[in-house]
Amino acid sequence: MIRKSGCASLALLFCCTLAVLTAPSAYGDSLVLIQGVDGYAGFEDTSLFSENENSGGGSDGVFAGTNGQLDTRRALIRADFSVIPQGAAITDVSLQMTVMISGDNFGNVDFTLHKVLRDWGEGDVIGLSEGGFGATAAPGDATWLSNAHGASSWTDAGGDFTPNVSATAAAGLAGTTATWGGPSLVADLQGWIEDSSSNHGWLILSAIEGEFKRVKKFHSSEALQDRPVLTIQFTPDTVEMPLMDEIAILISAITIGSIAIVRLRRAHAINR
Ligand SMILES: [Ca+2]
Repeated sequence: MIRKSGCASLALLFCCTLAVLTAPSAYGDSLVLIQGVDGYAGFEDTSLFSENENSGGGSDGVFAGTNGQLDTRRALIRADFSVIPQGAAITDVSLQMTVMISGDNFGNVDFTLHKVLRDWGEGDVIGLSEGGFGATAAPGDATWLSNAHGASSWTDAGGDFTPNVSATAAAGLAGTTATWGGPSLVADLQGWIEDSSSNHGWLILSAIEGEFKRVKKFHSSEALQDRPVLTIQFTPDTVEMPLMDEIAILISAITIGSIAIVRLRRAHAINR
């Protein structure tokens, strides 16, 4: 009986030791991506102007909504996620954008994010009226009709994007910040880090597109301040613990195992 009990104890000890050595780590990591901070240069953003083939990728802002001329703007934003290790599991993500100008000084408007389905060009055109009307697109720039001006067109004017909403956020007056987040945004990012060729970013769409003077200008990645902020939480696929930690765990496991074996042998000898 004692021998049987001892074998069971040893098996349990082995399992526990193995569990300690192979248990999923609670370690996670986080990234805050801002253009120009810590050398990050992976943001691209621009605006689409419904009334012409202008572009505005170099402007200090991107536009979404409809202006006083009943012309519509949509914004595109994309970030390079190669800084996230391969195999990582995204656990949380948020995109923050700060309002620079609120059309007609109007208050909160919902804006939705949608996955863009085709590649597009940012370019460096700035344009007139604080970028609000863009300027003549250069070859390769995204415009209302083209994902790459002079080379290829969107299937649908105004951009090819999923009808599904990835996230919704309210944007208020100038100086306020809109924050998008949630599980669909996490799923978008997870898909993009697993297949970077599918990363065409998000299109920002006004929930009241078409309404007079409800356009907003958000600070872009070229703005002097309040650039877009992407905050990402993730768990690396393989957690690389410091070597000393691994050695300490191994020594502890061996020590505990040795003590247990000695005690079991003693108990077995006493009960013989
Ligand atoms: Ca830009």
